[in-house]
Formats: sequence, structure tokens, C-alpha cells
Amino acid sequence: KRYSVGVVGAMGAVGTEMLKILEQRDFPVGNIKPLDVKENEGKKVYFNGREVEVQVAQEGAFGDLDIALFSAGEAASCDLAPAAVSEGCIVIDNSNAFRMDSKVPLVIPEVNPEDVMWHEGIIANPNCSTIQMLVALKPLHDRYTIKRIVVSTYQAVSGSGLPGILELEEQVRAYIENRELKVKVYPHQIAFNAIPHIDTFTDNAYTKEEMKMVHETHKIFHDEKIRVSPTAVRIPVIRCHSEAINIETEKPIEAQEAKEVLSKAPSIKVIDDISANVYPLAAELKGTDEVYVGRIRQDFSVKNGLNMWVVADNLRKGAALNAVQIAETLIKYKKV
Ligand code: 11C
Repeated sequence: KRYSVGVVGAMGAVGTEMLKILEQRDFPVGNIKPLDVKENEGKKVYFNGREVEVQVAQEGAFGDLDIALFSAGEAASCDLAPAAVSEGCIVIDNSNAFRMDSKVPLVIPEVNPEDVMWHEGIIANPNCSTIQMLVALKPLHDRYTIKRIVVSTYQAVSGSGLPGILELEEQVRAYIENRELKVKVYPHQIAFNAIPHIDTFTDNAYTKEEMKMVHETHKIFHDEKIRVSPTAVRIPVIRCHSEAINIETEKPIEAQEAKEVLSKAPSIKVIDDISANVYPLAAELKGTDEVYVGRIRQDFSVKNGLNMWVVADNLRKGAALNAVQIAETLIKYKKV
């Protein structure tokens, strides 16, 4: 069977990647329908060597689709996802709109694929920082039972879509040319800086981005007991989020054995040879699909603890790829 697939936000940073990944993975697409805002109506995208016109994402546009991959921001998802479902298509939503809704599964195919079984029309794609963290931690949680996670993120500007990328590039140019730096997307200059502030602050003095990592971990692992202590930081990297992750486990954990467990886990590549200065690097991993883990070492400050460095392409595994893998999981479980 081939499926009629819509991509909402087809001209955006993640939407572009979704189209590419559907092609690259040879997803059984019968008909592709790129959808975006009115201003982009009639623009062209390429799919499997063919030019396809962008149509307007609006009510009534979903009736001929089996699956719609949404990545046009939270407001667009709130407006259009329920309409898409009532028009008969399954929505895989990359925004924060429905992630914590108890009727909506939140899925990472390597971690909780079976959760697609109970969808009622919408399946949510987790936040990029959560996805790469949990892909890396799932095999360790299974083996050693994680009690507490302390994580600091180093997040690329493409997490804010094309405007983030353009702002960094323009600020770097302005800095070199000795012009005034214009600040629009971020609360401060992002070029040559590190900003400990992603998304808005919540009442508890953490940001929304940080709290997503707490709540989404509980929902995806089906484990409310894991304590998560996050700090999310934006850095001047275009693509690939990096994370310094510390875990404390119930069972004794030993670095060499943990490395072997990680090496055998799905979608993980261990790159870890400090004698040769080898560890995962954002600049080298753009366009990749796996979650890369390195600097795996004992946390000698606690009884059972481990430290590691985790890097993944935020637009691919952190967003577009995970969404396409959810669609593949739906097919595998015959839920579409
Ligand atoms: C960032 N993690 O890097 C964000 C982007 O909830 O899907 C994705 C926001 C989300 O800015």
C-alpha cells in the first residue's frame, strides 16, 4: 500500500528535512502534499525529482491525506490538527501543542514504539532535546534503572527554525564587519555567546524548554519517579544539539560495560577515544541519523553514576526523522 502524505510547514527548516527524509527512506508515498502559509502558496518543492506546488494549510486541505506531518509551530498545530483529524487523516505533530495531552501518545520509536497503538488521531513528536537524551538513556535505564538525570544542553540555532539560522549568520557578518548586531529572535546576541535561556521562563524559574525535558521523560519512559534536573543553553552552532548528561542509577554502573551496552543499542553510535581526541562533535554530525555518544566516564562523586556527551542532528533525529519513523511505526503496527 502507498500513502497520501501531507507536510504542514513544508517550506520550514524541519518541513524541508521531512520531505528529504521521506525520499531518502523510501517511505511508501503515493501522493505528497506540501502545505504552508498563504504567502508560500504556489512555491515549488522537489520530491523524488518532481516539482510539487505548495498549497495553503487550511481546513479542508486534509481530506485526501492518510498522514499529515505537522511542523509549522504550536499555533498552527492547535488551529489545524483537530480539523485534519476530523477530515480523516492521522496527524504526527512536531510541536509542543499536544505532547502532554493524556489522549495523545508521545513517541520515540526506539524507546516506546508500542504507544502508537492507542492514538486517537494525533501522535506527538517529542522535543529535540528530549529525543536524543532518551534514545541514549533507554538502554541504560533498562539495564541499570536511572534514578536521576542532570543534563545541560548546548543547542543549535536551527532549533528556532530558519530565523535562528539567519540571525546567527547575520550577527557573525555584522561582528566581522564592525557593524551593530541586530537582536530579534533571541533575548541577547547569539554570535560568540552562550544564552542560558530557551523558550520562556515558567513560574518555577526554569524555562519551558527545560520543563519539557522533565515532563516528556516521565511520559515516554512511563516512569514518574525519575528525577530530571535540566539547564538548556543556546549556543552559536547552526545544527546539532549537544548535551552533557549525568545519571545516577539504582544498580551499580561501570563505564566500560555501559559503553558496550550503548554500542549494541539501536540508533546509537559510540564515538569515544580520548587518546585520539575523538568524541562526538556538532560540526561533524550535520545530516546524520543516529544519536552519538562519547566521553563516557564514571561519575566518581556518587556510588552509581555515569557522565556522557550526546550529540544528534536536531532537525533530523530531533524532529523530522523521528516523525517519519513514527509514521513507519504506524504502518508496522497496522495503525494507519
Ligand atoms: C529549540 N528545542 O532548540 C527547541 C525547538 O518544543 O518542539 C523545538 C521546540 C519544540 O529551540
